[in-house]
Amino acid sequence: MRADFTIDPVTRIEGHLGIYITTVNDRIADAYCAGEMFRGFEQILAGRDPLDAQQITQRICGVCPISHGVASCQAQDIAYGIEPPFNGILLRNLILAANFLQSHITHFYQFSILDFVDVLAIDSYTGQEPALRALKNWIAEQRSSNEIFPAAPFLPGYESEHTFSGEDNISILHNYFKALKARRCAHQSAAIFAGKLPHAPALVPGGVTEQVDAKRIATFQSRFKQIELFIDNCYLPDILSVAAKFPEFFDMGKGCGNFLAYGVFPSGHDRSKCLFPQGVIMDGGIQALDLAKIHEDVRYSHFAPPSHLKPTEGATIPQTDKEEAYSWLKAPRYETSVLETGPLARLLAASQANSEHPAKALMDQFLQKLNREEKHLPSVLGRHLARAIECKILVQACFEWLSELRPGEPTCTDFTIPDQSEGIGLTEAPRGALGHWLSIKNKKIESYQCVVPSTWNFSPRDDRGTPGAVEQALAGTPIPDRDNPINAVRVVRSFDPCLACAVH
Ligand code: NFE
Ligand code: MG
Repeated sequence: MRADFTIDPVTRIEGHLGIYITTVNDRIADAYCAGEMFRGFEQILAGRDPLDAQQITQRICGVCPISHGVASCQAQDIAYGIEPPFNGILLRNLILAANFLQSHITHFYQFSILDFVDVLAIDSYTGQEPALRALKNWIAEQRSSNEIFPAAPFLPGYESEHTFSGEDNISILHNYFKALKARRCAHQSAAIFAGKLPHAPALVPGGVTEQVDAKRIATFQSRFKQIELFIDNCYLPDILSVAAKFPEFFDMGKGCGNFLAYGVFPSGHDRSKCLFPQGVIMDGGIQALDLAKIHEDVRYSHFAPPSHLKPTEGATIPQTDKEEAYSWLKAPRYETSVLETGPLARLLAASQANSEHPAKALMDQFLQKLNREEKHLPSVLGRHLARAIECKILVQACFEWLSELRPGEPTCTDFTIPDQSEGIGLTEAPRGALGHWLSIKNKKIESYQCVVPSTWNFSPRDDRGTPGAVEQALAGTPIPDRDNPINAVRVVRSFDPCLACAVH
């Protein structure tokens, strides 16, 4: 793997990612994404009681644990031949939605916003708020470490645009701290029905063990009112400010242009209908998902061959001394296609599947405000915008699900574990399409394979040498100053990496 320079570790993300970059004429010619640790959850699960799976897989991540819990429960639902009752479906939706909100808010404010604001300008802030000063001091310390921060001017020709003025800057930094409260509120909401977060004990095959009553509904609702205020008054306006100040990031980080969504948040009335529907977008058009087309290549991964296996036949055998290998991620592919997954994929699939979907109206509304078109959405700013719009849609949906809950009625269904069975749990995590493939033999887990959103996005090259989604998105990114490759990490962060999940 040739590289002119590396960014390793990439900071302000989940997990351990290295980026290896070559440039030509101050633009990225080639990029490699390396996931840099092995975790072994798929091995840990083999041979265990299947009922351990929704607990153990939640430990894959502290940010999107609920998605893993839900995927695992759904795989077991199918394997046991059961379905959660009406309340069980809605409770899973509410807990998962709260986890999405926590994750998206954290990603924008704690991980990404520092790519765009000028924290050192806090000096000119006369309020001298202790928390803001603490943040500034922390950032001053990070400057001598691996952290990469904006150094204006970011790009030639944009000098005058590129600093938030004192008041705007401080206002966004204030929201950095409000975001911490909002994300706590999201965790508290989820805990009402899920038990202690982040790893929720109440998620089980057949539904959720917590009960529904008026007090729990009201408490969830009141917390969500606070989150709604944060999204309306901080998150969406801040996205607009960043987009107005840094418009060129609608033209950066385009990526492969094909998208994957498994579908998530089923209706309690008709489980085949999801708030965000399933679909694959290829060459601009939506098509039905064909699961048989999903494979994982390992030519460039630290795993033993054979390569190009389906998750039902998948193996995860580490091989540290493998020539060509540069990542601990496998390379998932849809036949031979590279797919991007995440909030943007969900919104695009939703608006293509149904022109009346709120995703369509909201995307149109924001694009119009910013003088942009749908073709600009696959970009750094498009992905940040999609995440914020998704929050808006989810809060509304949660209010509806809360109003539909049936106090006193069952929340889960009984089951027995069969001697032998199989199940596939397909859902969405904050970062995109998540699948768990389970097979059971002699009442124990025979095989457990996870194909995870960040594995799709941050995959290394596949068997044919085709770069992964983020590797493609990085190509062409301007790097005017190699000592400060801020644009590269802006592209990377727009995908909201979780390498902890990706390597699982
Ligand atoms: Ni660790 Fe996760 C999400 C999953 S990562 S955060 O969202 O699954 O791709
Ligand atoms: Mg896997």
